[in-house]
Amino acid sequence: MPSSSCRSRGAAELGGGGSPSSAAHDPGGGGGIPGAASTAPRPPHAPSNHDHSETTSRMRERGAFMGLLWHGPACHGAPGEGGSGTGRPMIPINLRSDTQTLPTPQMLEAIAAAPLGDDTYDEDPTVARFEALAAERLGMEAALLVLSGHMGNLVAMMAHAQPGDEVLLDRDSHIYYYEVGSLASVAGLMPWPLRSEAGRIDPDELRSAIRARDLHYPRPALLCLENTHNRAGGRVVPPSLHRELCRVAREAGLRVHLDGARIFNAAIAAGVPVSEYTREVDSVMLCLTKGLSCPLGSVLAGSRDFIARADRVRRRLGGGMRQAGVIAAPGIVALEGMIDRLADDHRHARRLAAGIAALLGLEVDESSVETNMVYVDHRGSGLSTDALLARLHAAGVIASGRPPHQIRLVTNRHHDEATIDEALARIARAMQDPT
Ligand code: TLP
Repeated sequence: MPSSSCRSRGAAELGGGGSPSSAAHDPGGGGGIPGAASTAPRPPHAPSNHDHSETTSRMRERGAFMGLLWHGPACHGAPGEGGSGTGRPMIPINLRSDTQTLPTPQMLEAIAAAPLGDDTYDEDPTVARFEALAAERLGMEAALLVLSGHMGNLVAMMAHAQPGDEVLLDRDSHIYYYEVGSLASVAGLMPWPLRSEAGRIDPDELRSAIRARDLHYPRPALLCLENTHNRAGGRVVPPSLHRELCRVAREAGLRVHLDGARIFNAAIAAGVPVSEYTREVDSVMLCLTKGLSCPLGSVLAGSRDFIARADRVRRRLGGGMRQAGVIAAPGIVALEGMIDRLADDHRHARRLAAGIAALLGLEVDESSVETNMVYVDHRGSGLSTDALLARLHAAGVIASGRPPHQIRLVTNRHHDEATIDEALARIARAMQDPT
């Protein structure tokens, strides 16, 4: 049995703590390890401000000691590091999210070597290099480094719309479902939630939801799209539908923001350059912390005018930064070298899905696995989401809950084929276990 979860801070906050009701709160990609030891306080010697000269292996060593905080790739249950039949302690295979990825050694070196300056004065050369590269890779005029995907989405909405304006978006979108209602509470915007099927909004439904401009109504100002679509299981919105939705919005005078936390996953899966998506929108947010493995940061891209407005909004939200090159440096490594390998995560997700589909009590629609996420329907197991997560955790697999009857598994760069096969063996064992 794994000795601990991989995270010290936040598992309880994110609903992964011991409370049996935790998964029922559907804590995003966060929690869902009911019963797991997850509330350990941050150790006083945690390496949050570690010396840059510290090597990755030294950090891993300390991580093994601390157990929870610094979880090197070993914590992702690499094969040969315990588990089935090895007689060594089992290390959990962490399939909770692609947010669980750790910086590569090259990223840590880039952080240590980055030339730095005060970004508030536009004097951080690493940030400048990163933003230029991000704009180019995303096919937009300009880009802005932000601290998180949530912040990127919020900044974008506030730069596009005024308090009281209406934002049309999928009711299952990350912005609406998981971002703490900040579009209303912070930005003062009025959400108009739409339905979607497999992450796809119907253009006719969008058209009829856009209200006429009238003194009595909030002003419809913005359409937010999401691709890949998280709650739909990492599904890809095809370029043709994306184009059509943007066209409908534009004809009605709306701007379009794309939550492209995983837009490169979408482009790779659709077999198109990312510009096929981004050229249709006014802004796009890309997360560096998902499959791209950075420890921190997201980027917002759009026209020069938009980015100038976004810069002011970011500052209003307290997101102005100083030597932010330490965030931008791994971002450069990610944009230069981590994008193409996302296809491996997709392949591994399909392998995982095929293996799970063969297990009694668990159901996967394999055709729905288009990128790095596998949503599993566990109704046939007779277990609650919490009970299943606890059982998987005891068997050495960490997943997240999508109650009442689904769990989510996400592949990332720490998993190779052998890790996936080991995960499948553990899941099979967990499903046989009568306890
Ligand atoms: N997604 C996380 C959870 O919050 C659900 C995950 O594990 O998948 N947009 C999309 C589509 C996302 O999936 C996420 C994070 C965000 C935005 C927010 O990014 P961060 O966590 O950087 O604020």
